[in-house]
Amino acid sequence: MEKEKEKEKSEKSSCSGDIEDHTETPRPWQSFHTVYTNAKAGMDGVNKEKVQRIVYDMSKGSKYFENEERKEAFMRQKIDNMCAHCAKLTPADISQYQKVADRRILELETKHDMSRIWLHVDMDAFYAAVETLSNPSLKGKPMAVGGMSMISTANYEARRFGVRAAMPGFIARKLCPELIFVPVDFKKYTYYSDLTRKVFQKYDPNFMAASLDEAYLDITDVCKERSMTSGEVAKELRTTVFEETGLTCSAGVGSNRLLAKVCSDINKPNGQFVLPNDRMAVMTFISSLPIRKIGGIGKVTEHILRDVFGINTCEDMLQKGGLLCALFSRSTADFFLSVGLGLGQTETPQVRSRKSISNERSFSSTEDEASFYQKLADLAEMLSVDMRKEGLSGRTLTLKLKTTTFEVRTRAVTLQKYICSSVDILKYASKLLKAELPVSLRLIGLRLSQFYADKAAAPADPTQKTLTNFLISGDASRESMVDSSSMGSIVNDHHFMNDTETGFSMGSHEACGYDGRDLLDSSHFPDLEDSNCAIGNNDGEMQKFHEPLNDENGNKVNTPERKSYQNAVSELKTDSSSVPFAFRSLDEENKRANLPDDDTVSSSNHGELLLWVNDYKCSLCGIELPPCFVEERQEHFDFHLAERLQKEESRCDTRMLRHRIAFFIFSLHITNI
Ligand code: DCP
Ligand code: MG
Repeated sequence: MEKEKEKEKSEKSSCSGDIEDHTETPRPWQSFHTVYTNAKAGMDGVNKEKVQRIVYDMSKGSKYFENEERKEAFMRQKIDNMCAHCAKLTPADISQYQKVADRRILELETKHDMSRIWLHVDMDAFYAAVETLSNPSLKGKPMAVGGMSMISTANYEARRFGVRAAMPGFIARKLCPELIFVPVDFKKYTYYSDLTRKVFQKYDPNFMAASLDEAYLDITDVCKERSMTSGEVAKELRTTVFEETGLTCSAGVGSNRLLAKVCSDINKPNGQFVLPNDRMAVMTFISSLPIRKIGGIGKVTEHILRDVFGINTCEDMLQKGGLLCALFSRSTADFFLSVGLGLGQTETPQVRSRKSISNERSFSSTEDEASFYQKLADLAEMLSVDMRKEGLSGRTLTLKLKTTTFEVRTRAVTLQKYICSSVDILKYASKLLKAELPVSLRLIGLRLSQFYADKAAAPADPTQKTLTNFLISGDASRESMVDSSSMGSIVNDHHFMNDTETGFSMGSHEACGYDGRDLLDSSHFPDLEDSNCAIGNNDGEMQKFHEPLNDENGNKVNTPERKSYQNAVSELKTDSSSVPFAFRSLDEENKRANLPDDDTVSSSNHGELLLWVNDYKCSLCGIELPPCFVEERQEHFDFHLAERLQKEESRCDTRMLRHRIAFFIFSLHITNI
């Protein structure tokens, strides 16, 4: 880990004083970071730069590439803004914020719960291993499960070449010409997954399945009852899994789920790592742990923390606590500080309550207002039916619009009364829409949230072992339907926890920390409302500035988010009235500079005709991508978005195709599956 830390440090400088080396010849691929170039287990010895160069060369000129560059540019802009704000902080400001941070750290420290023992188990190269079981001739050969458009996973032999999950197959073949492709057979994986679950159940009847191949188990009781160490339990569990399935798995043990998950990756494949329930051991472990290892810290957050604050390891979070408190909202700063302290979830959630119900419809771009109202009426009707089916009524109605230029706007109204009738829904939705006209749209969506407390309870049993429930989203009753009419598609999502594809996100990915979502990635800002900080008390951070909430008469109202923001400001003011609340001014400055807002930039995250059938399978190409692979899903979606943009563009000007050969190859591959 030390080595990784040093490498990371030398890769990039931060605003906090490192010196950049400008003498090297330019290597554009070095800054082209995609999920494909992010190392997974078994990829330690891979020549990262070679992989980056190949991915760069093969994507260059495509819409996917342009989209990546656009996101990168926006991230850079964000980093520059934050650096500028850091620079404006006076030593007095910094010392005041340091006091705030010190106090928060002390408060958070009291949450250190060492009483539980958590085990995270993750199957090794799961799909690939299952395929090898049924075809032993694959053993020892580099192979990937998936096709030319996308790979679901690769065995460890293939990983040595840089081949990994979520990578397009044709890039993988370039990296490893000998690569054998095996098509996805989801039934098989479900069968083996069921077998593993039977084993898990013996150790913790309430185990939390995080995806088909991973689960969290509270083994505190089993250790006590059988007088076994956690390491012994882990070993026995892994042996039993092997006996029952013929498959190997890896395990991590820690005092909370966040730590257990990090640990299970350390000795992959077929290994385990135990982090003792001891505060000193946790702090030592955390001191060299690269931040990217933490669920919720993805590419964007990693870059921001590194380039703005010089934060590379989890421990650095504590050292830079003052700056983090100065630049971020309380909930986000708390999350970072709790990561620095190695805090994570220790309780098994008993119920998961539904947060919202929504639906949306995409269609060919149009400015026809009459058709907008017609679609709105249809959506209101469907939403009403869904609400009634669940016996719910809600108080906050959100209208989601996607413009022709892929800008995503959300407008919400919080009502005095709870509603569920289509008449009421349509009435308020129409008011919200009216304020946006004239506009050219390609998608309209509606969401009702803030349910009437008694009825909102309608819990999903987290221990119910249905396939859907097995997936971490906690969405036990999601239904989807596709309207194949010329109008486009209808996605009818019932949100228990979150939905990254639709952009209507309300909830936490409890079991996997942030479960792959990147905390500071604009695409996921809405999720901050209910983050997985060990300390709860989550207030929305940035979305509040972009999503004006209105009362029934169209006046702005104090949302819970806005209130907590105000609380945070006043709390800081209590600490020091002279300290500016840097984040607010940063955001305002962004607006003044007319930067694209978060939603605009994250348009790629919002499903255009794409939905995950059974929350698993891409409706466009059939690739199977579990919900907890959010970053991969994002990449996958970007890929389809790029494809669509390309098609639209080529309709306008077929000559453009000649200049987009690389992307055209992508498209061909997609249509071939
Ligand atoms: N998967 C997928 N698409 C992805 C990532 C994973 O379909 N982008 C599927 C295939 C994997 C399974 O989920 O086999 C489990 O994912 P893991 O991340 O646990 O990866 P593996 O089990 O394949 O490898 P390992 O856990 O050994 O790193
Ligand atoms: Mg696995």
